[in-house]
Amino acid sequence: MPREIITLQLGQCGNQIGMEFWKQLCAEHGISPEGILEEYATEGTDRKDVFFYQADDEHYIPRSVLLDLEPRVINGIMNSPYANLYNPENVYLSKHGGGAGNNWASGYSQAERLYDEIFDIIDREADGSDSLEGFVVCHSIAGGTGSGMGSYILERLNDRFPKKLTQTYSVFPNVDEISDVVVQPYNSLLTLKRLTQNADCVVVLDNTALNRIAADRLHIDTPTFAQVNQLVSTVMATSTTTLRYPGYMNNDLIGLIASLIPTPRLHFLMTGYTPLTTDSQVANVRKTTVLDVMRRLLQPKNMMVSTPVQRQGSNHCYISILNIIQGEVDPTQVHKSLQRIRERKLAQFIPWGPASIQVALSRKSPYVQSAHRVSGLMLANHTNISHLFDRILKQYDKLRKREAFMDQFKKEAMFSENLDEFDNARESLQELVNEYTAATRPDYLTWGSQQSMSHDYDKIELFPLIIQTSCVDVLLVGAVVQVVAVVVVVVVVVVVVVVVVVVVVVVVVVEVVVVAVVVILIAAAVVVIVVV
Ligand SMILES: Nc1nc2c(ncn2[C@@H]2O[C@H](COP(=O)(O)OP(=O)(O)OP(=O)(O)O)[C@@H](O)[C@H]2O)c(=O)[nH]1
Ligand SMILES: [Mg+2]
Repeated sequence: MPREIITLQLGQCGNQIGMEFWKQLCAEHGISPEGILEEYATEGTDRKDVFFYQADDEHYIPRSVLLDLEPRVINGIMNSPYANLYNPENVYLSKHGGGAGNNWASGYSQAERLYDEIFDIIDREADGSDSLEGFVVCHSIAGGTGSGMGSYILERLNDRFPKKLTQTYSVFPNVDEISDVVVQPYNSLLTLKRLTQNADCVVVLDNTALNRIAADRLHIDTPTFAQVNQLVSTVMATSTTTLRYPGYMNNDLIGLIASLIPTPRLHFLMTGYTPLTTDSQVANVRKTTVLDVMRRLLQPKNMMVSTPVQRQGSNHCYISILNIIQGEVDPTQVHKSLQRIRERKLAQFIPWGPASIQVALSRKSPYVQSAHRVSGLMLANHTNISHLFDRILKQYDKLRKREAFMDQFKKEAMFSENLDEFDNARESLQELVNEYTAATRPDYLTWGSQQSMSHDYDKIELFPLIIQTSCVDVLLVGAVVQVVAVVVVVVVVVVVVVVVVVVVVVVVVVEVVVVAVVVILIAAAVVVIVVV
C-alpha cells in the first residue's frame, strides 16, 4: 500500500522549487508535462502513487497544493507546459493579491484569515489518500508568505494531523548577497521557532552555499534562481528515491527520518551531492566508484550548507549520516568503502551513540540518463548546523537592539500589544543552539531527558532514542563474530586433540600392561613346567 505524501508549496520560493521538483519527478517516472504516462514507461516497477494519483482518465496528478498571496509565480506555472499537470482546485491565490511584503507577521495573519479555504484543500487531499504518511512543505524562511503562512500552516498541521509526519525543504537566505529584505533575520527567527517545534524533519537548503557551489564548482558567475533550483531539485528528487523506487530499507518517510534523527529537536539536516555537472561538463566525465562518491560526500566543499563541518578547536560532529547511492554499485564495495572511512577517521561522530553511516543503494530512473556510473546524496545530521542559527541570532540581536523596522510588525495583532513573540522565538532558537552544543558532549542523553520534561512533543514516541545499527557497526559486529568463531574452533580442536592423545596413551599403557602380564604369566608357566 502506498504511504502517500502531500506536498505544500508556499510563496515564490516554495512554488519555484516545487515546480522544479515535479518536473524532475515527471521525467524520472516517464510522465509527460500533461500528466500522461509515456509509452516507454508503461512497464515500470516504480511507485508513482506516493507522490501522484490518477484521475478518471488515468492521467497522473501531483498530490500537491500551491499557495501564494501574490499571483506572479503561480501564474507563471499556469502558463508553462506543466499548466495541466496540477489539479486546478489545489491552486490557491489570495484574492487581494498583494503578497505579504516580505513580512512574516503579514503572512501569518493572512493565513489565519484564510484558514478555512486553505484547509478545505488540504483536508480534501488528505481524505483522498488511503494511508497518508505526511506532508512535505516547500518554502523560504526569509520572505513573508513562505515564512509567515508557512509557520501558521505548520502549527495547524500539528493540531489537525498530530500523527502524521511533517518534513520541510526550507530555503535559508544568501548571506553573501546584500538583501533588499532588511527584516530577513526577524522572519527567519520567527519561522525557525515553528520549524523546531512543529516539524519532524527540516532539510536545510542554504542559498549561500548553493550560490557558492554554482559559482565555484559549476563556474556560473552570477547564478540565477533557475540554476540554483536545478541543484535544489536534484537534492529533493534524490532524497525521495528510496520512497519512489523501494528496496528493502528506507521505503517510507518514517524509516528515513527515524534513522537520521535520534532525538526530536535535532532534526535539521544538511545535504551534499556528487558529482555535480552542468551540461557543458558532461563530455569531461571521470570514472566514479562508490569509494570516490562516499569520500567526496564527506568533503566540506560538497556540502550544501555554509557552515564548515570541521572547525578548528570545536567538537562539532556528525550525529548520523545516510548516503543514498545510485548507479552501478557492487554491494561489497560499500563495505570496503565504509571500512576505509573508518580507518582513516574521515568523519567525527557524537560520543553518546554509535557512528552511524548508513548506506541505501537505490534504484534510479531508467528514463533519465546520467553521465556518471555512480552518484550519491548525503543527508547528514551534524551539530554544526547550529552555526546557521547562531548567525541568525546575532543578526536579529543587532536589529532588535535598535528596534529597527518594528513598525511593520506592530501593525499585526500578534505584535500590537507587546513583542513577547520575538522574545519567545529567540529563546526557542537559543535553546536549540544550546542543545546542539550539548550533543557534542558524552553526557548529552541525560541533558536531553532533563530538557524534554519541559516540552510537550506529540510524536516523541516515533523516534527511537537509540540510533539504528549502522553499516559501520554491522562491520564491527561481523568482526567480533569472526573472532569468537575462530576462538571456539581452536578450543574445540585443542580439546579433541587432547582427548585423542589421552585415549591413545591410555590404550598404549593398557596394552603394555596386558602384554607384560601375559609375558610374566607365560614365563611363570614355563618356569613351573621346567621345575615340575
Ligand atoms: N533557492 C531559491 N531561493 C529563492 C527563490 N525565490 C526566492 N528565494 C529566496 O527566498 C527568500 C525570499 O522569499 P520569497 O519566497 O521570495 O518570499 P515569499 O514567501 O513569496 O513572501 P512575500 O513575497 O514576501 O509575500 C530570499 O531569501 C530569496 O533568496 C528560488 O526560486 N530559489
Ligand atoms: Mg512572494
